Amino acid sequence: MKPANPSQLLAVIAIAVLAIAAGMTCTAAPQMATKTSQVGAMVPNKTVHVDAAWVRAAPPGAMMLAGYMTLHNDGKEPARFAWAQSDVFGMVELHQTLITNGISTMRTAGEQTIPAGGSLRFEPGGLHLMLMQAQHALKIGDQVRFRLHFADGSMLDVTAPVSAEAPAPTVH
Ligand SMILES: [Cu+2]
Repeated sequence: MKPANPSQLLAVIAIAVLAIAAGMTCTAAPQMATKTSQVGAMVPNKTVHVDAAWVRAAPPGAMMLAGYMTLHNDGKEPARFAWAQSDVFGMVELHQTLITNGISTMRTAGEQTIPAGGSLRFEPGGLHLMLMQAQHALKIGDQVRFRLHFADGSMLDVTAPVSAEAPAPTVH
């Protein structure tokens, strides 16, 4: 390989800097928002499994839907769920519903730890995946794909049906 001339070298450095900047923006983003196009290489999480995932059916035109599921950590170390993305929704956030003075509100929630041998439930009135920017209308029976991201960089792909009510949990 012949030595690169200075302008070629600068171009290479510029690209590398851009790539690093893009990577930093991505990992440092405090929001769980993401675009479908950012689905990258899959590093499977081998210790967490998902049960009873579903997306609550909403009237046509609803701006936001909610996704629920239970994450079981079969591993010997705590697992840290960080964020999620979906093929149907442009933005997915982790939310916690709060009842204050009888009024139901919700706020974004941060990373959630699933203890070793324990589980984490997303359910109506509690923790949920807030699903925004639907790419198309959803009806009961449709399937929504999610990719769950953990703090260690591992991922888990989940398919959740759109349903009017929670599916029965699997008996272990
Ligand atoms: Cu919410």
